[in-house]
Amino acid sequence: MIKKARHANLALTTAIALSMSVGSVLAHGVVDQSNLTTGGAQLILVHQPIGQEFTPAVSTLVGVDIVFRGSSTPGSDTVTVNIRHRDISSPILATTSRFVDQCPFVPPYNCIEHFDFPSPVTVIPGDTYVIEVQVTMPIHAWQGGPGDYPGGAKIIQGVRRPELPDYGFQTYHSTDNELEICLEDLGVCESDLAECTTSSTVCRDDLAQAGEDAAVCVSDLEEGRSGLQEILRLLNLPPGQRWSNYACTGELCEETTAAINRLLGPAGQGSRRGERERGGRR
Ligand SMILES: [Ca+2]
Repeated sequence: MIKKARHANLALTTAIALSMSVGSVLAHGVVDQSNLTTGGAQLILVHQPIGQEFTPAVSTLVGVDIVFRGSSTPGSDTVTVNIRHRDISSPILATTSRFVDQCPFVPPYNCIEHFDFPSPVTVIPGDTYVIEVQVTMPIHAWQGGPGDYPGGAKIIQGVRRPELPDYGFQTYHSTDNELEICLEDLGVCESDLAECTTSSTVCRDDLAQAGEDAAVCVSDLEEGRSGLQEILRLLNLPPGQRWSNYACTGELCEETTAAINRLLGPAGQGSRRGERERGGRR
């Protein structure tokens, strides 16, 4: 889980330029919530408003998969996917549409179709959101096989049906935004360290929190959300360079420094260290 450092009582300058967009890690993002099903289905057209609730674990949503059931009705139709907060009648937060061909009426009788949203949607982890699917013809059926997705219920004709198996779906989040948050944490942490004096208790608390957040953040990256190259680029560190400008004291900060240096890999020649320190932070 990504944590974002909050330091309202400190005047901060972010040491690292963070406004650039970070390169895409995966074309479709990374799966957050998943309920892939193989059982029965409901024809979407006759069950609208039809939807599936989900509970994101992370703060971004960039796309969804919808699992359609094999249909004996040939053709294709425009499928619209809307995201709403808490209730299927609430305002649309994001929408996307595209043609989807009939899911073939042959084994395994299901098709996973991906829908990307035009831009990342910011969501609140732990809150309930609704994926609504709209069609215009009786071609597509939404797979709602056996099994319970614990983070929400299906919605049929506008009514929550928690007693029924959930519809098949997956949600995707962006590692890009999370990486930016992570880098921001690291930058805030370093700014705090630069600006604080040891006489301030508030400051020391903030430093501890910032160090903890940054450690969590680095640990997330180590778990596979690759952002190492971006970190190296933003820190202007070549591979093999140490994190040498981290004027940090205390156990948490030491852990964070160690975590960053683990990310940076084995120590290199360090030829740019002096140059970097003379130049100061950007
Ligand atoms: Ca459920």
